[in-house]
Amino acid sequence: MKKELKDLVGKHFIYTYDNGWQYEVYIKNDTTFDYRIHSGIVGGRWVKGQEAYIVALADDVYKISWDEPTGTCVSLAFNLATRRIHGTIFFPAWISKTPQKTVCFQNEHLPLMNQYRDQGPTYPKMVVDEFATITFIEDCGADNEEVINCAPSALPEEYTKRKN
Ligand code: FER
Repeated sequence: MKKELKDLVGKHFIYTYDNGWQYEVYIKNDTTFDYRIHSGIVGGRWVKGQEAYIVALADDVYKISWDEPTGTCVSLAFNLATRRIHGTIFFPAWISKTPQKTVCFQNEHLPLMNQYRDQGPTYPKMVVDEFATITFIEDCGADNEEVINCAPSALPEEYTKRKN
């Protein structure tokens, strides 16, 4: 593991964007994460083993960037000192028109997601530029397949309300 990522790898986060969308991510190792989307236009979607570029920018500050099999591109900046995230999500036009097409356990539908991506339309993209507040953090260790291992469901309030 890259030493500058040692305080990020293994962490499990739940966060809510200022627009109300609720997400959950587990940073599995230097290059891979799993996630679930609890609410928002693609609420119900979940993914294991997404590859990403993960870098440390400063103490407690990280950036994670990737291109989904659907063609959605995402870049997330984490500030663990303030428990805030800034996310920029670039959705292809077909997802903003028919978001339900991506709501699934994506790993079981990769050829279909690539087919939708290639079919488009890609443009105009919908860019979502939002801050989020981290409401839950725990350390689950690296390469743990049990953290995110089933579809998203409603979260109890203890995970979704910031206490400080
Ligand atoms: C996030 C924002 C967007 C995130 C994932 C996405 C893991 C992916 C969206 C999509 O593929 O539709 O904070 O966290």
